[in-house]
Amino acid sequence: MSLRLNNIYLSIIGKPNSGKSTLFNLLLGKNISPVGDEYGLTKILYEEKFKYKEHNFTIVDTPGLRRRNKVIEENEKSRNAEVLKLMDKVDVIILLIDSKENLTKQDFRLADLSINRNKMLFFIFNKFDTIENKKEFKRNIKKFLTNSYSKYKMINIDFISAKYNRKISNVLNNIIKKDNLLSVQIQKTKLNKFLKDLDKKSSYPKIGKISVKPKYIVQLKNKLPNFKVFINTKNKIPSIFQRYFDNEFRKYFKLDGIPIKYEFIRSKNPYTN
Ligand SMILES: Nc1nc2c(ncn2[C@@H]2O[C@H](COP(=O)(O)OP(=O)(O)OP(=O)(O)O)[C@@H](O)[C@H]2O)c(=O)[nH]1
Ligand SMILES: [Mg+2]
Repeated sequence: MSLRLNNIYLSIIGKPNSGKSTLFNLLLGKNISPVGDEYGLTKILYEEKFKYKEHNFTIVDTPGLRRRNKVIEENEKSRNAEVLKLMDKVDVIILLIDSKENLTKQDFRLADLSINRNKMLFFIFNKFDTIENKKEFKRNIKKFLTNSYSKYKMINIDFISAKYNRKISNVLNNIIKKDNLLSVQIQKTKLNKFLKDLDKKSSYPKIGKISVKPKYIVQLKNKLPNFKVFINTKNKIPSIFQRYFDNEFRKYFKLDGIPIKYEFIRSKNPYTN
């Protein structure tokens, strides 16, 4: 029997006062980072380790990030720069959102920053205890994100209450589950079957009268799931195709909520007829 000891490097980011330090302390079971209603309380990075199931987590609490145009003071600027640097290093990012405030532009800016860095991203709605109609709130959030956030498939969503220790293990279990998906290896035959099935559906986006089609896929050896996709055109590959392909691919292989890198190669491809 082999016990796989996984190391997961995790950071909590978000707007001031969303409850980052409360969650951080709860996960560690100690009061390390200061907590309170006073705004902008956390001023340095706090890095600690904890164990959950067979997994070693390293977790970092960060200062709240306000919208850029609100940040004038030099100290706050350099704190923000530190958080951005940290985001390059970690594997998983928890974007902690205050449910009372709902989603804001700043949350989406932070989400983009981590998606562009190919990080595994969790939208965690904290202070869920303050929401009266919980079912409706969840439904509305999910509906809003599916309809108006094109990167919806790349993220994970959960609802917690850090202060009252509710649903925290859901988040950790979900992180572990998704972390396992990162090492997915898809067999060649399955990749080819996917292309065949996609072809049968023939719902490819068109440029003019011509359908843009994938002809061949290979998985590259890499830390993150990474695929080379050969396309039947010499022209620039439209982003609508890239999104379409990503959606279908994730649906087929059940790979929602993790970063996937594609390299789309334009060619009249030599591998197929
Ligand atoms: N009702 C409720 N309040 C919470 C919850 N989590 C945190 N709070 C409260 O929210 C306030 C801010 O919590 P912090 O953990 O200091 O927030 P933070 O995100 O670390 O804030 P900064 O360090 O300033 O960015 C505190 O008064 C907490 O008690 C929650 O789940 N429910
Ligand atoms: Mg804090």
